[in-house]
Amino acid sequence: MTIVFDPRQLAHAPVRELHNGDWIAYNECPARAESIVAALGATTCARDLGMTPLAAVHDPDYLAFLRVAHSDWIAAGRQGDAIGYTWPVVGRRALDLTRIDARLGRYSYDAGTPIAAGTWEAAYWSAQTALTALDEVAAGATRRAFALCRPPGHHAGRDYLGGYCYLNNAAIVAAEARRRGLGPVAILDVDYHHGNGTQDIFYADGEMLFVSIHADPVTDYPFYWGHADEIGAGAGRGATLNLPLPRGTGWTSYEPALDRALEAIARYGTRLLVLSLGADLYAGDPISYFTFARDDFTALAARLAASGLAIVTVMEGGYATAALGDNVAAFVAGLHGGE
Ligand code: OKP
Ligand code: ZN
Repeated sequence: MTIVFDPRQLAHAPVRELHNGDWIAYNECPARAESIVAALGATTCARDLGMTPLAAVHDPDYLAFLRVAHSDWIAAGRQGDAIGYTWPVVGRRALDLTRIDARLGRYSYDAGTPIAAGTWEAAYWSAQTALTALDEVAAGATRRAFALCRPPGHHAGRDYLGGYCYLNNAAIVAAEARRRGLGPVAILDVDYHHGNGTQDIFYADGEMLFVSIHADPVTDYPFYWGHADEIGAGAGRGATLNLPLPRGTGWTSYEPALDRALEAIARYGTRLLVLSLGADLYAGDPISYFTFARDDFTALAARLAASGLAIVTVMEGGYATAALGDNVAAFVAGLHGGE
């Protein structure tokens, strides 16, 4: 088991977020990564595998925007974190506007994902952390690699940020794994929140299975994606599987959904699994409502390990910072047990 972490990810530190009509301290904070590092111990640093795998998933205009958004914000006379406040709703014509506020709206879908001075650097190294974990598995050094990514990625689409996410680490790894001939590749997303960005990126793609178990979007963010009737489109029809569960779900009622997910993954002929792991399944999570105990993360990982698949795990959410490291360590212990 290889664990990859890069300290350049700590450069991303937005100050606050809009939460239920109020400003609160930013949940997706550097201390999250520090909590996990402290619990896991020694890690491997990321290697720089360059922009090409990022550009295989994200739109070039979006990547260019992300690089300069914060400096454009400062150049416009603003201070602190760049945050959008107006969005081009469906049906508006596509205008190629230059004003930072217009571009923030064009390349995002929520107001909960500020761009700080260190955002590009951290997001870049978060993606490289995920790619390095894949590289270790591809080289045959290990069958199970864990990428301690931050910021997370699964809400980011081809040309949009949102939900604390900027670059879609799981999608970048999955596309790169397929390019290297390691397929069939499947993505399983077990974060509490639906991975709308990952789903969108591969929605019409029949050669990438996307399976997600998450809180029902009728009650939970991101609301507009993750309903059970979303199954893919065109050539991708049938290659998306959504398994929404009610608030209050614990391991006992989660496990049957996981069995369904793993059946679909086996039926697909999957050779490599990319796992989007959210530790926000935890009962103590401040913005989520499942009821996992620490040991349930071990049970979850053991069930995944029993599949026998090569697995690249990419860290997504989890906001109970003090318990986060122990929960992730419990997961890693279960994954290791099956290696
Ligand atoms: C990211 B991940 C505003 C409420 C919306 C967005 C939640 C993003 C979760 N503060 N917050 O999937 O864990
Ligand atoms: Zn989440």
